[in-house]
Amino acid sequence: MRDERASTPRVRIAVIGSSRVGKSALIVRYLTRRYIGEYHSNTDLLYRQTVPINGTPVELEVIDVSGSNSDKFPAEQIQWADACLLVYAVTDRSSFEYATEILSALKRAPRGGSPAHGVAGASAGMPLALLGNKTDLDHLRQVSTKEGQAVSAAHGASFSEASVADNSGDLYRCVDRLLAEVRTPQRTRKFSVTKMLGSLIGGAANNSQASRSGSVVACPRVPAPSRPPLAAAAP
Ligand SMILES: Nc1nc2c(ncn2[C@@H]2O[C@H](COP(=O)(O)OP(=O)(O)OP(=O)(O)O)[C@@H](O)[C@H]2O)c(=O)[nH]1
Ligand SMILES: [Mg+2]
Repeated sequence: MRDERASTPRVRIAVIGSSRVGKSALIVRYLTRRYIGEYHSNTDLLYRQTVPINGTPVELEVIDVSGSNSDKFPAEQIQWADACLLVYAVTDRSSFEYATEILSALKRAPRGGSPAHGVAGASAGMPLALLGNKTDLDHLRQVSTKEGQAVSAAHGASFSEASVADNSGDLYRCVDRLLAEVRTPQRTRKFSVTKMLGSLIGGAANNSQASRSGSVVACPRVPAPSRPPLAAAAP
């Protein structure tokens, strides 16, 4: 019998940004179409879900890199990923500066080399997207659209602004475009553990309108010696 799991391509996305910019809200919104207002986690979380990309089912893995550790460069997560989504809040200039800093480090990373912060060249040619969130709070805006456009253009990243709270279509287009840019998806296992997502977000997923199933697991940032980084993502 044909193993469908083995033939499902896989795409891995790292979502990176300062604390409170809306990364978790964005991922949950993208995957479930629901908005989770408060979503506390001090550790990275890994989401898995099968989604259609250009009509083909793809096993999407998204790591939600906890912003509470943003003093540490997320080198392991970037090495793990096929593409990165850098998120900042348009209401928070320091979050824009952090996203810019990450983009600059990625740009410096030579292919196969060992650049600053130890990205180890994994990011060379990697699809990148910069997203300014919280446009619904325009009266509190600290970062202009032009600034976001300029930084993304300078670093070879696509650029979008969106409001996860308002469910703006731009957030879906931003993620869809990034997924489509990933050229070399690999095979992975397929999971269907909707209840794990449901328990994490207070059961909201259980009665959601989302038709797509998925799972979420915590990723310890400091693995035990016998357990490699992001072991939770391994098949
Ligand atoms: N007004 C507004 N608030 C938002 C938006 N997106 C997220 N938030 C709120 O911003 C706060 C932080 O959102 P999170 O998704 O927890 O942010 P995070 O980036 O995951 O934060 P860490 O997990 O600490 O790294 C929450 O109170 C959200 O409800 C948005 O588009 N507009
Ligand atoms: Mg979060």
